[in-house]
Amino acid sequence: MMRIAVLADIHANVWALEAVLADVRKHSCDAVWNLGDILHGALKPRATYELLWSAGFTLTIRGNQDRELDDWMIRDMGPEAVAWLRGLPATVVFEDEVLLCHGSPADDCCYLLEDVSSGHPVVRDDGEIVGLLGGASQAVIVCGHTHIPRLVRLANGQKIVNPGSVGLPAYSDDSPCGAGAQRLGASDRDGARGETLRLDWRHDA
Ligand SMILES: [Mn+2]
Repeated sequence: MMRIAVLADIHANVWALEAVLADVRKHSCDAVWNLGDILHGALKPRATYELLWSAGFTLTIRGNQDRELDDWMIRDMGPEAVAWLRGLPATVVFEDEVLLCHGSPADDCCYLLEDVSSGHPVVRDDGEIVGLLGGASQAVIVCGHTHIPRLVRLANGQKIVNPGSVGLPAYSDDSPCGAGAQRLGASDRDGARGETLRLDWRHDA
């Protein structure tokens, strides 16, 4: 069995990333994946970028906000980090079994598992989710973007896991609400089991 830590939506929160990576080490994960929206945020883009390199991420994809960098973020993170972000793939398929995407396979701004048109997140039904998957047939799909941790098992057997957000767990679209915790999603590849762990962190630590 391969144990994989799946992180999403770090949003330049280097303190939260430190806490999550410490937990990843405790869980003896075989791989660490990053689902995007990595350095965009009002916190520490450059420091987050530097910390990422110590973590041994084996797969990283780009999020929608990694395409939408403000001038000050670009200045803070430096040209090497900007080039790295711009070179990331939007999706990756791991060994024909797992699809990594930020929103949906076709759209990094899509809320794959929840309909938010009412102003509140409502879990979509199978048919809607299958439609948004656009034919993606991998047994496991891991996604981010909504910052809402959730595991959905479709009637056809596919499992979709969103680990929630490392950096901005309390979240209202683009406006962080401020919170003292982040979540780490872990998935055992063979059993396609998803679990969500909540860790406390302190902004001033
Ligand atoms: Mn996003």
